[in-house]
Amino acid sequence: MTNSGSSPRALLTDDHLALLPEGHPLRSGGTADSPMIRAMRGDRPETHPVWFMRQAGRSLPEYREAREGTRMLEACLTPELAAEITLQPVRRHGVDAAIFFSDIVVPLKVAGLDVDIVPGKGPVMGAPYRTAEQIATLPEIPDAAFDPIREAVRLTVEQLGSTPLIGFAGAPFTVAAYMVEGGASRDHLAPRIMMHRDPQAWDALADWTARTAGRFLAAQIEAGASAVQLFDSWAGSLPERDYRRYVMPHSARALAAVEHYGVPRVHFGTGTGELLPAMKEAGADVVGVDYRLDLDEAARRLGPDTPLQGNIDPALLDAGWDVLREHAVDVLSKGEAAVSHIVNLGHGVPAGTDPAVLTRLVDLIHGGRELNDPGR
Ligand code: 1CP
Repeated sequence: MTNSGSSPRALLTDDHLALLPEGHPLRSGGTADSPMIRAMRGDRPETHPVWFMRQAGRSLPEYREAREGTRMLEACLTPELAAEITLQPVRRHGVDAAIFFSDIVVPLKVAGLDVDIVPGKGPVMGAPYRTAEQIATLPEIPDAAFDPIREAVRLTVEQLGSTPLIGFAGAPFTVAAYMVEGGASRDHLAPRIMMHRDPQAWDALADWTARTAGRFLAAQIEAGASAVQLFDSWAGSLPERDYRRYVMPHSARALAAVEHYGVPRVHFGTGTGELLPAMKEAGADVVGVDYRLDLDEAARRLGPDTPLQGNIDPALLDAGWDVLREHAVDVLSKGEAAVSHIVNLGHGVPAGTDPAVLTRLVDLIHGGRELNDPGR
């Protein structure tokens, strides 16, 4: 299916492309015409493009083997290894994009902060950042600190050819949530208290995380990423009034930091059904929708001109093929309500997922026989 109208947004004009380095895949590598980038720009290519959040990771035996004996953050900052892990799911599943193997706390690590990723737990800070004095110690990050990221991206895009690499960063709230809590949490109470109790300290912290996210995204784009995603995974814990007042301006600055490149920017969070219009207003070109809200309803809330990404329920990956197939076909059908649709899960691939199911799902989405013949 081809969409008659072209993108309503001024993405990827010659002026924009001129800001990217000459060898950038969007200028010379053919990613601009890939189904993924076309769909992100509001077009409907012949097949639905698909990628999966957390496609690189524990569900793949080749990942577990490559990571053997290397800590997570060390793996992220070893360019050859990060590139290899980024490429693994593209080779195995035939997805339409790679997502850069890194983590939302990698910029904190390169800034020299005391942070680690603990197996089974996620990010853990040596000490939380809760007071204005602690926040005042956050450093300016020297540009060279991002060099291992640039090198990993360069090595990756060299091997990806016309398949785009999606870069990413954690949004200011989600990253600040780890910094204020000191690690993972369920309700994100500490940052939500801080924004009301000490709005100045909150703003200083969110300002630092916004600038850091902008620089992390810019480093990936300049080194060859053809699109980026801002992950505000935990924004769903906020009421809309707090999101708009304490979070959205910071996320908007992180997104604005890379607007001039014209590279599509996806904005994603979980539990964010009520926040979707604000997340779009923050400056997104594509809005990521989690598995809780149907895409036709998301299109109604955002208007039909917004490209949508999502939102197969990760739980159904392990619910049996017939159940998954029916659900995926329904997601494709509801996605028709939007100008364009990038297929993804509604959150990350669970660690215990059978990789063969993901490969089969990619085939289905690409229009394999099963899509037209539900009796199989
Ligand atoms: O395939 C990919 O998606 C690329 C790699 C990627 C991405 C995009 C990783 C690798 N992390 C992320 C982003 C990330 N990191 C997010 C946003 C996406 C999401 O909501 O899932 C978040 C919230 C984190 C923080 C984080 N890092 C967690 C969650 C902890 C919590 O609070 O529940 C965890 C478990 C990590 C570690 C991590 N990051 C990535 C991997 C493969 C792992 C597991 C590391 C291991 O092997 O132990």
